[in-house]
Amino acid sequence: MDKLIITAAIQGAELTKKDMPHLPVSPFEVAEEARRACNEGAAVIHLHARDKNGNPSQSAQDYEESIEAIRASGCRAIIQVSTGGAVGMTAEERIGPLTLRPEYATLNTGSVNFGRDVFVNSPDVIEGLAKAMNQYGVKPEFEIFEEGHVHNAMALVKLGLVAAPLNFDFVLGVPGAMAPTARNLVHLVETIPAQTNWTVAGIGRHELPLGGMAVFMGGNVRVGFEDNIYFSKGVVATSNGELVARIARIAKEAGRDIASPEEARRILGLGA
Ligand code: KMH
Ligand code: ZN
Repeated sequence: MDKLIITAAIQGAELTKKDMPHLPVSPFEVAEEARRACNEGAAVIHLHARDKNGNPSQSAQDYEESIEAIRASGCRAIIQVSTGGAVGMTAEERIGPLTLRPEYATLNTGSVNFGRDVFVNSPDVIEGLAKAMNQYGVKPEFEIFEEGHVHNAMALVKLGLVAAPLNFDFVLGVPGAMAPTARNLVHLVETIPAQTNWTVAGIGRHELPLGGMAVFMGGNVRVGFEDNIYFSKGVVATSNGELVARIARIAKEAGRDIASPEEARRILGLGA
């Protein structure tokens, strides 16, 4: 098995400080959380940005401020910007952080009910984002909330818009989307081509069991406040680092080494 790549989704776009007092919002807070996650073994930081009022933002400037603060903190992890943004943002808005030419970005390959909202990713939006990633030299990670999203991702490969190595993130347990079951995870893994990198992001209390499964199955794991704020039932995590550290401990018991950012870059095909 390859070394385990841990992604820390430290903030997300939907949560507020009211929901989660430890949520990092300002660039300084984001950098501190990124540093804690890095110190515990995260090789990838999945990043959203906020504006000065703490609202979700896809502006290149807001991303740049957080990225500069993260680098100043000493965290050398791969920074994966979001092109999902927040529900309701336009496709043009969502392209914002790509103009910074980051090495890695999410690419959502289908629409999905998202709680009471609908996260819209029409074929035109998907292809537009894939083309923008080519234009700015950014490697995508496909965000998969439903099985059909895998087929949409493979259509982009067929069109020549995304090249191997392919990287998938299975997000399981969003209310309204694919259920967070072992059977669904195995099914999705069997649906993608062999020798393809995959990560699982389990939502809420499903983060830990699905992450544990991925460790033993040879996949990678995403944890963090964007997906789950609890360390255990009723106990809120005080830092993303706690969630990363637990996965790193499980990996150690499983005899699986943790990938450094440099090793993760090679596995994920970044900077190629
Ligand atoms: N905020 C969600 C609607 C991504 O980062 O690409 C979408 C999301 C996915 O978070
Ligand atoms: Zn996200």
